[in-house]
Amino acid sequence: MSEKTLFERILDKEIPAGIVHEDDLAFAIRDINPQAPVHILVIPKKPLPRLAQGDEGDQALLGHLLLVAAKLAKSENLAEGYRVVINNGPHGGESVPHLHVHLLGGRQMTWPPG
Ligand code: DGP
Repeated sequence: MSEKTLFERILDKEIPAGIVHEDDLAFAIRDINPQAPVHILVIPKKPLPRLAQGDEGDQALLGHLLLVAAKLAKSENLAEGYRVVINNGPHGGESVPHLHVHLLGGRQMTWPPG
């Protein structure tokens, strides 16, 4: 059996994290190194390594992650706007190989991102 990912270990409570949402398909935690006043990671329970590994069978799951991000943005009172980011692979800045959607808000974002 392959080793658990960091986020599977968090889901299994082996590593503490502020879980702010959980449902059948996904959960969400506050990022340990927040880049904005609100920085939440929305994570599928299925350990899909990254967006590039998603396929047609993941369509509902991928849509679900975005809808959870939008719901959390509402509950976090990000009415002025927010940013949703997926880092994919080395050039994307990915550091944890278990897909996650970053929800960032509570400050003015700039473009282009770094
Ligand atoms: P990425 O670079 O897109 O793979 O983002 C990984 C994020 O995961 C990064 O922003 C920091 C966060 N992170 C890493 N380790 C932990 C942890 O143990 N707990 C929490 N809550 N977040 C973590």
